[in-house]
Amino acid sequence: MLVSQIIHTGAKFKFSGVLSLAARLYSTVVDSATFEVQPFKLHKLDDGPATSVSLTREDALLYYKQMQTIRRMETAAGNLYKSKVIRGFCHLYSGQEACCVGMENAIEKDDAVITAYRAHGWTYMRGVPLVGVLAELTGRKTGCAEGKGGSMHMYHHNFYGGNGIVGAQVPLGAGIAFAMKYQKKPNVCIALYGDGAANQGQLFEAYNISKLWNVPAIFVCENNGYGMGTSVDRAAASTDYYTRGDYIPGIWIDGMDVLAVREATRFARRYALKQGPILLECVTYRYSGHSMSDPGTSYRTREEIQEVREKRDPISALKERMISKNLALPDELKKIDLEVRKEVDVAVTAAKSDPELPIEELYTDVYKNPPSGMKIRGLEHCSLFLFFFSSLSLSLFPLSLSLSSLSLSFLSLFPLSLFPLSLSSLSPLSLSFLSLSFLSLSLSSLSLSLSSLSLSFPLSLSFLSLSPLSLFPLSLPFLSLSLSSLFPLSLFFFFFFSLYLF
Ligand SMILES: Cc1ncc(C[n+]2csc(CCOP(=O)(O)OP(=O)(O)O)c2C)c(N)n1
Ligand SMILES: [Mg+2]
Repeated sequence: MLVSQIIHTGAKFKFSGVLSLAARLYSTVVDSATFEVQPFKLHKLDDGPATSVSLTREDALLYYKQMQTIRRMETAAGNLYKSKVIRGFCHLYSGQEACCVGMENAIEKDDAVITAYRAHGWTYMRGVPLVGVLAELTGRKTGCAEGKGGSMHMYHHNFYGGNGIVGAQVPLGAGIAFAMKYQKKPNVCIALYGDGAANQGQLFEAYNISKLWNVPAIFVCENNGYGMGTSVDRAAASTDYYTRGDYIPGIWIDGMDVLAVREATRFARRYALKQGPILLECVTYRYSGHSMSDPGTSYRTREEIQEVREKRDPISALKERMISKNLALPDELKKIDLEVRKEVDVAVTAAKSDPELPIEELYTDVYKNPPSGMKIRGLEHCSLFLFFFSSLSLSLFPLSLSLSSLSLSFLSLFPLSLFPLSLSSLSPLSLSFLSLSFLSLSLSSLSLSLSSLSLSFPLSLSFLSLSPLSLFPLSLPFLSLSLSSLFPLSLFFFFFFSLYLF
């Protein structure tokens, strides 16, 4: 009876639907459950979000998958960085997943989000597919900014990045919120910043104008406990970030709890649309160092990180809740883990094999609507060619010097009537020294020529590719250049010695 019911249903729905139905029939999986979240702390608010939160099975599975996808994507990004497929900056979001997943699931797609450089998770949540994030990191065409932005500068519809200057996104966020109000849109802008950025002066200017004009801005401090190598206690006179908007109401949230974040964001959205700006502090944690160049263990202990992983991890916490209230079966969650693993693997392969943009793309996307014939100083083809040819001519000068002195050295080996000077009267020893001196001159200028030649190519190429790492080979020619300066010394030595003998 049970089997026939499953088969019958399977004819109507997809296989996954049959599986979940079977799971429900065999167990006591429920459609929704209620959970208590940590009490919110309130600043200048009489009422806050409810602490009793209801969660449907469908939403629970969705949040679990979204958080696992971000975690797995960040692990993949870290590995790609270590294998040098990703270059430049790379700030991972692992540990903070509940923030972006909770918030995105409480807002509308027409609402706007702007954040700092720890942007991968947010980019994914705003709608960029996995490959769009990973290919952006590998600098390839399918990247959401066609590989031109990299880790810190990812964008999407209603997602204003990815910003590298600490705190600078916050006034921009206030501006976006002002635009919402000015254009009479029923939307808000979430402007996120870190605990380190919270000490920036420009944030207070943004708070001021936002409150003065009551724009629908939700300022969110993602307090992960650390700035760049500094703990919050060492950097801030007040670590109650939810109160630091002064006249702007604030809410303290357990940022490791996706339900608390979602609930508080729903509240904040309603508030911002009616009454203007509001500030949320999400207390969270980052597992990785500040960026890939920071091991993240010099200003905190490994034990601390391990303890957070064991006791406060946002994914494990949701998983335990789901299982404890029968919102999902352990096997269902394992199946999601496998799916996520596969999806990320496919995206990694695509991001690695995706093409890079052609060189002409250097000139595009600087302005949205570039004026016709617009030139970018230093990047015009003609200045690049000029640069290349000037470097080339630099190399030609010592080359010609080298050739002429080489020929001189040969001539001095045959000092017959070819020389106007009566060199034939010189002793064989002094002649050989003279010859050696010319030879060393030729060698020195030859090495100078080679080094400047090798200098000209990487310089031109590095300007073309604009990659600071390609400047590295420059150090080698410079080294040979400095070594070559030893040759003229030997030249003087031999020359004067031969004169002495003469
Ligand atoms: C104006 C400015 N000052 C300094 C830096 C260097 N910097 C980059 S990230 C960072 C720390 C920011 O920490 P936080 O705001 O807590 O963000 P988190 O890295 O923890 O996400 C600093 C000082 C910068 N990019 N911009
Ligand atoms: Mg921080």
